[in-house]
Amino acid sequence: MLSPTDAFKNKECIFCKIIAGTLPCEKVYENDHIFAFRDISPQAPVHVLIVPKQHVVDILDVSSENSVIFQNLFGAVQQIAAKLGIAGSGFRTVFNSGDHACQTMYHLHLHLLGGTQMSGSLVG
Ligand code: DGP
Repeated sequence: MLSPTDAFKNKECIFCKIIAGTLPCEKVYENDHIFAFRDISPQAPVHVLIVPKQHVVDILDVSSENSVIFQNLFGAVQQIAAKLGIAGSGFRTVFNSGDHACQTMYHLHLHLLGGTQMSGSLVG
């Protein structure tokens, strides 16, 4: 039997629909490999989700065969942080993976958070 999480993975992917333009979003950046848009419930003045256009479930779904995804994601972080004016002040990047990290969207995404002084705590 599928767990609730596994069942969710088998549904149509919302982030793929956003990338395809069939669901609306506030886009902040796009290149051939990456799409980035503002989080629907921001946890900081700047809260952007950076996603590979290729559907990859999570960080465990990246292997030596497709590890260029990380290069593309981190390259986009540099571009977007500069574009949104937070490269100098600092920012936080987060991958949530699985239940203990409260991952809810099963299309790999990197949270880019900034625009305010954050606490030093990474959990809570
Ligand atoms: P995570 O817990 O790492 O799986 O975070 C998923 C994030 O995705 C969460 O912060 C809310 C955001 N999100 C979910 N659905 C949508 C949507 O339809 N549009 C946008 N812009 N963000 C979404």
